[in-house]
Amino acid sequence: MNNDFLAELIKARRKGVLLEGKIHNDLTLKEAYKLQDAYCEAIYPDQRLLGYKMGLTSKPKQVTMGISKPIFGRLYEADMYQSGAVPHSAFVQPRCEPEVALLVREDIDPSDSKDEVIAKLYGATVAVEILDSRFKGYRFNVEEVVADNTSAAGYCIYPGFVPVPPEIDRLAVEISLNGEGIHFASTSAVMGSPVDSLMELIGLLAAFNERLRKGDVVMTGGITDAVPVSLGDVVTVKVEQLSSIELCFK
Ligand code: 0L1
Ligand code: MG
Repeated sequence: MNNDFLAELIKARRKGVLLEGKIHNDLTLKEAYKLQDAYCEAIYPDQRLLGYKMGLTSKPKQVTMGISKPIFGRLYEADMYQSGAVPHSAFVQPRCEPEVALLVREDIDPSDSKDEVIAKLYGATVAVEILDSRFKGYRFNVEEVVADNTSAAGYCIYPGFVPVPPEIDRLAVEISLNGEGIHFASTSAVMGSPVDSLMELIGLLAAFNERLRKGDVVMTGGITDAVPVSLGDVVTVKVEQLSSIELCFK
């Protein structure tokens, strides 16, 4: 394990300072996930793991990073925010992105088919991820961002899950900043569909002998580019059929 890098990451998160990225070029992805585990143990001691998040789910992001598969991170209770006021000071360089979250109703087996998985879901809802990379200007390599728990720092999940709509692969999505629409997209931007992203996660977790359990929540990946947010900004995310969330950074 690269203990110096781990110590730097933990210190950076605790003190709210930023690191130079793109310098840990000798790490493998497998080692990076081990670092993620150790980082999460240090940052979230005794915290409940609520589920997982998918990262780098869009083709353009994967091409930029030189990867062909998405990555995953872990969601802890401590990083959960309700809609409404969010303290801007809790973050260093926050960016918000619209997502669809899925809630697992029954333990999932890695060999389950897509239809079996859909039948094991409680439902879908709108979510906002608040990213906050430990690396200056979000300049990192894929192993560094995996170790940094995929920039996970905050999220808001609308509590009204609805049965997964048949149109889950083509719902209209909008993210606005201070009332002005910034990005418009379709849920298809996430690996074809948030459910396909979930299927990908099931495969990624299986490689680590992990699986999705009843009650897990999964943030299926950013549907548009993330929007940088400043103190005083109001971010609104709407997903057709699923509702909306408003966050006010105070
Ligand atoms: O959730 C995400 O897609 C982000 C993954 C890490 C990359 C980033 O911080 O932009
Ligand atoms: Mg995300």
